[in-house]
Amino acid sequence: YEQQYLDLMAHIWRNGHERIDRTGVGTRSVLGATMRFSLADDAVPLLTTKRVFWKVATREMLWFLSGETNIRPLVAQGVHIWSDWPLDRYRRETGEAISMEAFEARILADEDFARDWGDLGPVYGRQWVNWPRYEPAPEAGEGLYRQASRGHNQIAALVDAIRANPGSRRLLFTGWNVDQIDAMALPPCHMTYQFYVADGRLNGLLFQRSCDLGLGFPFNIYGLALLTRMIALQCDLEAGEIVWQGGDVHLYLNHAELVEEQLSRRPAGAPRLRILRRPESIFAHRIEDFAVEDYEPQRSISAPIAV
Ligand code: THF
Repeated sequence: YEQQYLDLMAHIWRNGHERIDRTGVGTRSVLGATMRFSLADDAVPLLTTKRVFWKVATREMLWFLSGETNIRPLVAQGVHIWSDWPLDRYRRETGEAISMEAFEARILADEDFARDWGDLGPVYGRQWVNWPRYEPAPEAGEGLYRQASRGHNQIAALVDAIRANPGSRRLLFTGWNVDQIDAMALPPCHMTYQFYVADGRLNGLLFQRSCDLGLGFPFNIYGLALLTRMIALQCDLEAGEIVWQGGDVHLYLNHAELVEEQLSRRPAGAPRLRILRRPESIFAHRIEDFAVEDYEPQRSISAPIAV
């Protein structure tokens, strides 16, 4: 299964269009790619040609589901993958040459500082479980609306919809809230998820508008698998397969070492994801509920993240 990924990586590295991207690093990219992975018998698409930090990715998923958009709870769990953006903003806006370590230490120590500098804006968590909803405000005037105190919980609605109407073609949620894109530190990359039930199995599809194939994809595909498994569990379904669709799929030019090293390796092994507990709702999972077995990846490959 992993060969699809390595083949796409090789293709983009050799044939992709070279362009300067938003970050200024430069990429080689193609438009449009599809990969499919089976989740049958607890199979999980964790790459074996490098170590993927699946617990980090799981904590990130639980953070999305909690509706949180501040990095503070992530940093408190030793997860650093979202810290670059707040750090970058802090340095830009204050001119202070603070290190990542000192910045994260302040986020943890100082609640007010975390509120002012640790938030990413209305990113994934906000849109997934609390998409802003508006209601008429007649006291303010004819035709005026105010933001309702609770937004749409797209994930809860999705679980209910799969249970009530598994044949529906509307089993989806999205993070792409046009009205709030400008307020986000980063508009959602893995932006739309759709689900499909057939033969008692839940299948999941992700449309990802922009994919950092070297660093992001290994996390994003695991996230799709994890979410599909969590939803299947709540809906008393087996998990079937996942389909990943990329829009702008790219390799950063400063990932040459990662690409060359990874393409020299051969996939080996068949990791499994066990979910050890079925909580009363998808929002009540804890990190201890998840275990990965038969995962003996080749050593991790570090690469710089483009901010
Ligand atoms: N921006 C860019 N340029 N690439 C991305 O993958 C990406 N994301 C999220 C938002 N913006 C992005 C952030 N997710 C790592 C992994 C996922 C991230 C950010 C960073 C990362 O550095 N992973 C390393 C180390 C992990 C660790 O030490 O815990 C790795 O080797 O996998 C894609 O959604």
